[in-house]
Amino acid sequence: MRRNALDRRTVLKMTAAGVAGVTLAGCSSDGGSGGSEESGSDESGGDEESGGDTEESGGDSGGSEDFGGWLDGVENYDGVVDETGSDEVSVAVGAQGNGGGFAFDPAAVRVDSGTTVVWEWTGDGGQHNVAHTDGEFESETVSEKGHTFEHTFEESGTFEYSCVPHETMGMKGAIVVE
Ligand SMILES: [Cu+2]
Repeated sequence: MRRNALDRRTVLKMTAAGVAGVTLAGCSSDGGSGGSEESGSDESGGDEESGGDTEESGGDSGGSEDFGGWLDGVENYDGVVDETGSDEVSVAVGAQGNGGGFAFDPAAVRVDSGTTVVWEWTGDGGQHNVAHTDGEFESETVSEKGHTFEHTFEESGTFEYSCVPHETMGMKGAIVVE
C-alpha cells in the first residue's frame, strides 16, 4: 500500500530487492553481472520488503515454479516475485541478463487480479517486444528507453510471454494472476 505512493523508479528498486531476498531464501546463485548496481539498494529496500513478506501465506518458495519449463534457461529467473497488494507493477524490458540487455526483470511476478502491469523499456539490448504466448497481449517492437506497454490482468491464471526477437536467448517472462 505504501509502495503505491512511491514513484516507479523506487518500485523498480524494491522489486530488485525482492529478487535479492528470494535469492537469499533460495539457492545461493549470485545475481549475475547486472546485479551490482541494484545491490546498493538492497539494504534499504530489504527491510521494507521483509515487512511485506508476512502477507505471503506460505506457498511460494522461490524457484519452485517452473511454468512447465517456460522459464528454463532464463538466466535472471530466481523465483516468482510477490507483488500482490500492488495496483500497478513494473517490469523492466531489456534488463541485464541472458548475455546482455535481454531480460525481463522480474522474470516472473505474482499479482492480484485487476493489477496493471507496466513494462518499461530500459533502452538496452536493442529492439524488444512483450508478446503473450497465446496472443492476449502484444506490444510493438521498439528499442527506445522509457517506452512503456501496459496490460491489466482481470482474470486469474498464468500468463507466459516473451520478447519475440530474443526468445531463443531466454528473454521470457511470466505473470501469475491470483
Ligand atoms: Cu528482446
